[in-house]
Amino acid sequence: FQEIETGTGNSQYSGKVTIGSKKGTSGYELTDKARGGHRTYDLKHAESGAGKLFKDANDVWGNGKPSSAQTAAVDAAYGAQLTWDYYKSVHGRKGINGDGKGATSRVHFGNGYVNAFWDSGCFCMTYGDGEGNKKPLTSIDVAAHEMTHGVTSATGNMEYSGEAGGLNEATSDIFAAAVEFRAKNPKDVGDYLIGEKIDINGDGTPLRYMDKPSKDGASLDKWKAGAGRVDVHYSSGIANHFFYLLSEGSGKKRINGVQYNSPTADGSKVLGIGRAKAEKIWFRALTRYFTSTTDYKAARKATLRAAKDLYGATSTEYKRVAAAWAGVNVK
Ligand code: ASN
Ligand code: CA
Ligand code: ZN
Ligand code: CA
Repeated sequence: FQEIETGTGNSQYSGKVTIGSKKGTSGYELTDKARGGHRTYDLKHAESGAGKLFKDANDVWGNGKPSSAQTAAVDAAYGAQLTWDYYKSVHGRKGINGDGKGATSRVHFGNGYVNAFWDSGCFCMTYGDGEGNKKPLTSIDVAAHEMTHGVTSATGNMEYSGEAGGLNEATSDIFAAAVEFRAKNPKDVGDYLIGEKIDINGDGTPLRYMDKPSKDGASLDKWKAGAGRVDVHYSSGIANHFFYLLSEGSGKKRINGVQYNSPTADGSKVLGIGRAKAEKIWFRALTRYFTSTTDYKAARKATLRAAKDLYGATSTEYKRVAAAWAGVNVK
């Protein structure tokens, strides 16, 4: 029997949430015992070092605004919690390495830093506070994106350049969307957008769009020769778009109040199999068939193999995987 204290968090992006905390000698600390002891640290605007483990006297954390240093910690801890729970309940994976060991999150990196990143060396996710320290990069989709970089390192380990790099980035976006769709929180309706809450562009637009990646002005909607020379955050568009088409199909669709309109490479219509099955296929491909040098052609083969394992070679699912890849010009 292990006693699990649960703290109350006032997050910036998800309203009031429950977060895992641990009772220490004086008050509580932000250690999630139910999730491998995942810990959340305060970098206090430094750009190096481990930071200081968040502590609190009454187990009520943050005030929903950046004026409390604890607020970003609440969002980061909540995002890590949802991502942990997603991998465990949907894919049976215990933690990033599959060994039940928790990672760490570090918030308040630098000043006005508009990025977040995963570092396998410290087994940690790090978050900046955004422009003017107003919109920390701690939304659920960003947290799930960064934590998934850890899962990718431990599995397919696609190198972070060329087409493999695009597949690495897309894997993070795919599971970011998957985690966000499962957040049972009225403030977190899932979508196929990445970073819609952190306002990185300053005009309210998201960082990336999975239904039509080129809407960001740089991402690829479909494979072309030379895709491997495109920045990995843009060549990821090909797989993000594949995942959208496989889940939802082409054309117009409204989900949770967001309007999508997904084209295909040749204008043909493709049908989806639903997100849950598409996630299963991508996860199986990632963990069993992707390697450091997997390119788009190999990713197609890997997902077809995964679909065959899960649903059979004559299944609708298998055929739709092939059709969705054709929809992004991967044949
Ligand atoms: N947020 C970026 C990412 O996760 C950071 C980076 O480019 N290293 O891809
Ligand atoms: Ca408190
Ligand atoms: Zn990334
Ligand atoms: Ca999102």
